[in-house]
Amino acid sequence: MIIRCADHSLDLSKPRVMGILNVTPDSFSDGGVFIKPSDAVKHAVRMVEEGAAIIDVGGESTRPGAQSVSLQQELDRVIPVIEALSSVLSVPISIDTSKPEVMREAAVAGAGMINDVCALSAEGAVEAASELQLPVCLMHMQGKPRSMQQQPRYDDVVADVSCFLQQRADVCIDAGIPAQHILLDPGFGFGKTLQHNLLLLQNLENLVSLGYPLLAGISRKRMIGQILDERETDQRLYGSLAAAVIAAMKGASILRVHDVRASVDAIRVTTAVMNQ
Ligand code: 8Y4
Repeated sequence: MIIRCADHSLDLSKPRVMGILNVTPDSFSDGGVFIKPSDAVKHAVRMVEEGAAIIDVGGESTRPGAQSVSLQQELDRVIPVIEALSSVLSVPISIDTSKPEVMREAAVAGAGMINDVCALSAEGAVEAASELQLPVCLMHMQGKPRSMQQQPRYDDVVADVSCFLQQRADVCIDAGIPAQHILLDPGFGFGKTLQHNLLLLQNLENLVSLGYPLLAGISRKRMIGQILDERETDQRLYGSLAAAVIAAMKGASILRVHDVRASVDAIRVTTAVMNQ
């Protein structure tokens, strides 16, 4: 119920909010390609003040169609930010990466959790997570970010995702990662049509029943835009809140969001009702 994240702990006895900190050139740069760590730190501190229980730092855009970044580029973006954050934040830092080298350097810099949209499928990633002794979030994705939204296809999306996540958890356990360090995530929007995403949210209990804490990332995603007649990303807050509340009611432990204050309020109300 409480997971140890390096120097911090994360109490999952009720649903928590993870604040998203993107350190890509479209955020926290001076208009050029360099990230300003001080701006990133300000945003992270504000998210913690607003109630975030963990901050997810990512330097590689995993949006559909996005191009991948080199190892050095990703390190240059995230490591200075994690170093700056780890001395000021009172909550754990999660590193959003699929590269074992980034996992290792991020851990040295102070990261307390690994968030991998590739579920540790890169060569050496399972070993890195095992050696670092950090909790790891294993996410489901069909295909690769560049092409995953072209023809998503499943026989039974809930069963397929459940089976995949169970298999990845087993691989982790066989590599010596303790079960208490494993979190699972259906990967909303990662190689899924709107109908697939809706079925996964409707049947989230099914994934929670695998016995690991579940993380759900729905905030501002295309599925919200699609439900709301192609609403733009900056107009998806209320839809995102509805989805976060549904996920929490179905047993999700962590909601990965952009809008921390609003999400924390919505989740607190949800929790108050659930605990009655
Ligand atoms: C607007 C803003 C539209 C953001 C789309 C997006 C997840 C994740 C991402 C997730 C976990 C994203 C790194 C995609 N999504 N990690 N990462 N779960 N564990 N798109 O669902 O936020 S990035």
